[in-house]
Amino acid sequence: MSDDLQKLKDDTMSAVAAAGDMAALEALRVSALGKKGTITGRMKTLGGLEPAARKAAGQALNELKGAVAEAIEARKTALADAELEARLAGERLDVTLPARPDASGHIHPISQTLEELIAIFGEMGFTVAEGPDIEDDFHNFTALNIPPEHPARQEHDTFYLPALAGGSRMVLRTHTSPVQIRTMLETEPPIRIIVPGRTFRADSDATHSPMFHQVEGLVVDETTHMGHLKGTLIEFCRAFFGVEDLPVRFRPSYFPFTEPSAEVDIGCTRDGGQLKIGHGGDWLEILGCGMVHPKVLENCGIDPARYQGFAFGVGIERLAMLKYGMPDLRPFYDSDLRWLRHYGFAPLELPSLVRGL
Ligand code: 2NL
Repeated sequence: MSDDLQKLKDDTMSAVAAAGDMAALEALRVSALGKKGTITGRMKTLGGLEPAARKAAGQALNELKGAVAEAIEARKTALADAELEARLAGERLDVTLPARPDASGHIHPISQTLEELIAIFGEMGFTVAEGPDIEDDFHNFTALNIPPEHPARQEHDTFYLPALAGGSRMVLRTHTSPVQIRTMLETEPPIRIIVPGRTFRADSDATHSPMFHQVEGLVVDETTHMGHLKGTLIEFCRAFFGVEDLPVRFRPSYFPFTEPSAEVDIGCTRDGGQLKIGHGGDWLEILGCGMVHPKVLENCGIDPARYQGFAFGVGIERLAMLKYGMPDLRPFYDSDLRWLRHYGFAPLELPSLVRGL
């Protein structure tokens, strides 16, 4: 290789090694190998040489061109690797660090209460089932022994969607019961589920929101009876409110989908206008329940001569308000940070029965 070719190689190679970023490297590639590049320029002079000299010089130039292209590629890879390393180092997270005490997010009381319910019923062997917010008339009403013209339909203050082509209208579910209907239609007993979710009724004041949350429960088996219903719900009330000897009473009631039906009251005091849960002679209604109506089982393809079930329903907002002393329902959905900071719960501290709720 001639001296000046060797010098061109040395200069180009050290420039490649010194290129600090992709842009510099690309500029260098263009200045050496591009149309008007130094090496390309040399190639163009080959035509003026004697054939023997042209062959030798051509070979040397080709080798140089190959070596420079290779060096540029290698440098490119090295630069990309270094760039990635720097980014990874910059974004490094130590996932073993404890949570920051100043973290500002809070768990919404609805989420917290729901997790508490799932912890309690989960321990008893219930699994969680969910379903759509928009339902048809059959799953929300008819299957539940609420036929058209039944007075309970008016009480539900139902939100109806625009009529479909056939004239039928879908509804925003007025309770989570349609999910239990779907479960019974789809699965063979034994069934043991809780169904949390959003529900909708056209009603709005200090104690009613057009959208609210419910948890319903359903157990169906061959030997299920009212004793199981009572034991389950007494246990639930005591675990949820954290009062071991909390008085619980079952008061006869009526729902179209259960027979017999009952409402559950827990003991409380209202001394000086202040509500306190526990012993005290006064009562507070917290949930509704009953033995699943034989017609409802039948509507879901379950033989009521063989199977019996119990069911219950409870409003999550109401439970949260009672347990955490919230006077008003409306702020639940206001997204007011001051309210959320006051009533919200620490993140990363999920309720468990082992630790206490
Ligand atoms: C209440 C009352 C209740 C049910 C819900 C139910 C569901 C099926 C069959 C039978 Cl699929 N019953 N659910 C039963 C009794 C009461 O809720 O006051 N909820 C807030």
